[in-house]
Amino acid sequence: MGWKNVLKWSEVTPQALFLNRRQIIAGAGALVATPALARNEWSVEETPNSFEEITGYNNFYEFGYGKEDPAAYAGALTTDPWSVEIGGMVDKPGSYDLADVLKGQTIEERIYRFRCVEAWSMVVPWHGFELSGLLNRVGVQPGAKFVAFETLLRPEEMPGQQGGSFPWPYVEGLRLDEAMHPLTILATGLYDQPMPKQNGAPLRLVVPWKYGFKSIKSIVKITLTDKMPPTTWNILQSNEYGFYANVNPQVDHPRWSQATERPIGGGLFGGRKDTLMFNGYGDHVASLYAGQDLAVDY
Ligand SMILES: Nc1nc2c(c(=O)[nH]1)N[C@H]1C(S)=C(S)[C@@H](COP(=O)(O)O)O[C@H]1N2
Ligand SMILES: [Mo]
Repeated sequence: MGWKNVLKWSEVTPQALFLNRRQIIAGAGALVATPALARNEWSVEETPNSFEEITGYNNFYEFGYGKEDPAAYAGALTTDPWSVEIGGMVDKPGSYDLADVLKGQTIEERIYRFRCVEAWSMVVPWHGFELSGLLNRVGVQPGAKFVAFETLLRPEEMPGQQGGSFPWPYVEGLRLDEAMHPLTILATGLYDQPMPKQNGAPLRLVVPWKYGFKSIKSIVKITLTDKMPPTTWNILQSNEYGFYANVNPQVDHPRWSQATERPIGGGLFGGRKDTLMFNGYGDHVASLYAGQDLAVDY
């Protein structure tokens, strides 16, 4: 895969202009060296999915099981005011309101591949900041080994949380070195807009080398701990969904292959493409798993 200079989304609006211009520039074979380009070593050069695709085809079970349910029902979610409880093994625990969470963090554009465990994929131009920035600010204490995350629990506004067998709230976790990796971001928006509610407003995790279910939405709690935290899909189906959930074309889901994926927006004849180890981010993250058997630690 290529890590090249890419157009910075925020430098060109609107969306159509961005895409046109990008295609024109790419077609002219001059993707580098114009003033509209900015070096962003973490972004991929692929063309992002459309805003409509990214906000119209979602998994957010708090609003239902259908891919169109989040877009239909997430509008009712109150995301302002919002606060995040940060605790556990940190120097400065407390309830941080959103503005305080963002204080001092640099919001960047990150165009990332996104690969769901269900074998569909997108390319998303997120806005966000490195999770490490927040963790460093609150002070991770020695001995902390994992970071646990929790989504809002509010059945009045999240109809999917009313009844059913799902163990709400949705919870996720990362090992501390994964959480501190520069690719791991807390996303605050996409396509230069505040995070749409169906995508996990106002603040959601994005870990691009892992299956999408790790990227927990609408976060209200972050806890540093010395124990591997429980994670929702692992609780529900531990033989199918592990803690690590690294994108891995060589380790199949028990019920389907992970060797290929269906790019959303590829059209009826768009075809499938090969899934890449660590979703193509292996150069950056493979070393985190040196010595681990990823068929065991799936
Ligand atoms: N709280 C919460 N976070 C969640 C989910 C969810 O149902 N609830 N679904 C996960 C799954 S399975 C995927 S693929 C992604 C989807 O993110 P997107 O809708 O922004 O593409 O969100 C993840 N985060
Ligand atoms: Mo997913």
